[in-house]
Amino acid sequence: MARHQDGDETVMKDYAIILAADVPSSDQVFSLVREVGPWIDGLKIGVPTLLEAGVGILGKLSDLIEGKPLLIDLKVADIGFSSKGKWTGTNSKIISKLKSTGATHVTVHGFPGPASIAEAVERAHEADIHVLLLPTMSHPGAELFFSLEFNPANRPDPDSTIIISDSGLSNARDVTEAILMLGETLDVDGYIGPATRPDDLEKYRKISSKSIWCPGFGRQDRLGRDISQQLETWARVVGPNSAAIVGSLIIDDESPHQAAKKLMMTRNDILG
Ligand code: 3DU
Repeated sequence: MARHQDGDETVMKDYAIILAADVPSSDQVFSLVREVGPWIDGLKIGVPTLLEAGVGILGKLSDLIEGKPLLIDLKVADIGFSSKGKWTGTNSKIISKLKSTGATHVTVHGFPGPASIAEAVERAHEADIHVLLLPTMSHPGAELFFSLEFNPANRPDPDSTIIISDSGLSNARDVTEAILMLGETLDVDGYIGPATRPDDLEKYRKISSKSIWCPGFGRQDRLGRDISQQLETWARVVGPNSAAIVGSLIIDDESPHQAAKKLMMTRNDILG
């Protein structure tokens, strides 16, 4: 459970709807969040907004959503580096910037390997921020690399700071499974999973019972499903400890408020 600056714990709703506020300016982020606030369970802020406004915007947004989860989608993928028993890599430097900002969750890539993940997790947990790891992605072409066969012979360097036992990786069939197994071993708090690929989500659930937050609804669907069908399949596979990350379906509607309300009511009708 992530903790807020005021000490309150952030409560994560089952089958939460998280707004991806991918609008062009921070002013538009604020008006969007004011408009749809009652109809979302959390907010995702991406790199473009942070580049424009800086992390100072996060506390104000956290107040506006009244302590609901605030995911910062940095997709951190830099080095983990340890010196004299302390993590001093770039992942630390990036994640430290989120400390005491109101951020409750951050996304981190798994492909840079164990030291990167471990460093990100330690630094984030020190700041009471949850780490959501990416074992694959939702867009077309993500499978080009993430579905490659995993070769357990590719062990980390012998002097790697993180020693991963064989049981942690040797059963992984592809890169996605290997990243999931690393996530379990290295104590991440949950995963980002593709709503576009139910088969991949089943793979996640065979390996982990942790929270899965899923982008890929609406415009990204490639299976010809309407939003009710997408939500139904998604919920059946991932179960209650999960979130749907939704951007364009809400923000590109001529009435974001109506679109968010309709989505939440559809979710409630299907999932109670
Ligand atoms: O497709 P939408 O407009 O609903 O937006 C999805 C958001 O989730 C967007 O911010 C994108 O950067 C993010 N995301 C993915 O779509 C896929 C991933 O694997 C990870 C994050």
